[in-house]
Amino acid sequence: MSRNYELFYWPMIPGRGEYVRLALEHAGAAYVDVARKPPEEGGGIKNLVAFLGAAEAPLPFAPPVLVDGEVRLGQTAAILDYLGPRLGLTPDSATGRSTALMHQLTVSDLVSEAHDTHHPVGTGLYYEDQKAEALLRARSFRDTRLPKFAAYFERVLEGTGDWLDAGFMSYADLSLFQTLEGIAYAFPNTWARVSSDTPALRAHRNRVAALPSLAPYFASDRRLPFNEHGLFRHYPELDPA
Ligand SMILES: N[C@@H](CCC(=O)N[C@@H](CS)C(=O)NCC(=O)O)C(=O)O
Repeated sequence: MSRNYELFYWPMIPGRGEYVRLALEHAGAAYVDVARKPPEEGGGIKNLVAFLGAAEAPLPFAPPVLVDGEVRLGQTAAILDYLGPRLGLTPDSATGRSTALMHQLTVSDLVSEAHDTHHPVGTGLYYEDQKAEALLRARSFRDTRLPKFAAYFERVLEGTGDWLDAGFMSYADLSLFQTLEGIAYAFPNTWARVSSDTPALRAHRNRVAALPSLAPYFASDRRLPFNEHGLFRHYPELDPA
C-alpha cells in the first residue's frame, strides 16, 4: 500500500480514470495522477499523448494506464484485477477474484452502452453530428438495456446482500457505484423510474456513497464532477420525462 502508483488519464475528463481512482482512494494508496501535474513536471495532455505513443512493451491502447514500477497496464478491468489483491479489494480465492472481474466486465459493458447513447456512430464525431442516431440509441438504452442491467444487478444483490460478492466489498462494487452515479447524472428521469424498481441497487449505491474511506476524496478537488466531456453526459433530449 505504500508504493507510489502512477495513473495516466485525461486530466479534466470524468471517465474511466475515475474507476481506478476510486479503488486507489478507497485503499488510501499513494499514487500520482500524472497528467494533472503541470506540463513542466510531466503533466498535461501533450505529455500524456507522448507517453501513450511511446513504443514500449506492453503498449496500452488507451487511458487509463497504471504504472507500478516495471508494470504498465491499460484496460480498466485489467488494472483493477491487478490492484485488487494489492489494495485488499478482491477476496483471496481464485473464485472470488474471477467473480470480481466478471462483475467489473459487466459494469464495463454497461458503461460502454451508456457512452454509446451520445456517440452511437463514431467517438471521433461531434454529438451534434449524430443526434438522430443518439435519440434512437438512447431510447433503446432507456427502455431495454438499462432496465436489463439494473434488474440483473438487483438479482445479484438480492442473492448476496450488501455487496456483489457475498460478504466482501470489491473494486467492482466501487465501479458499479460510479456507473450508477453517472447514469443518474445523465438520465435523471430514467434513473428515477428504474431505481424505483431496484431497491437493492439503490441501497448499494447509498452504501458506497457513505463509505468513510471515500469521504475525503468526495470532498476534494481530486473528485471530478460529471460534465458533457466525459463518459456520462446529460443531454435532456436523450432523457425525456
Ligand atoms: N476498454 C478500455 C477503454 C479505454 C477507453 O475507451 N478510454 C478512453 C477514455 S475513457 C479513451 O481515451 N479512448 C481513446 C480511444 O479509444 O481512442 C478500458 O476499459 O479501459
